[in-house]
Amino acid sequence: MMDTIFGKIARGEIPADIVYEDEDVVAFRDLHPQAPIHILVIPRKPIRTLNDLEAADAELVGRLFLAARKVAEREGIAAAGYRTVINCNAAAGQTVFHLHLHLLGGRPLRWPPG
Ligand code: DGP
Repeated sequence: MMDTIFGKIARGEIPADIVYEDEDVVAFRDLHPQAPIHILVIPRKPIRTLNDLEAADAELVGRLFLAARKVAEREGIAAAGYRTVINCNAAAGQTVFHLHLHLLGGRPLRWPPG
């Protein structure tokens, strides 16, 4: 697959404000935050979109959410509440084609988002 900016961040080739990382997952602050806390959680493995997930990725997806939970706790938004979003393809607004989970919080979040 084509490399993306997030692949470069995961490999440490370009800088990002990394708040969590382990063997499988990296989390860093979004460059254009939509909320006081806006963090992107990505697998190191370059998966283009949610449509490209395979059964073998099931554990990896679980690890993404466990990392999001850990980061939410660290950022102090776990109790108040936060949102996780994965945009899939253009109609949903996906612009970077390396699977990523948005973790948003730090203010009341409108629902539905529109
Ligand atoms: P999406 O629209 O779901 O594909 O979200 C992509 C997000 O990535 C968007 O909120 C802005 C953010 N973003 C784009 N380029 C960079 C970058 O180079 N660094 C960081 N930290 N975030 C980026």
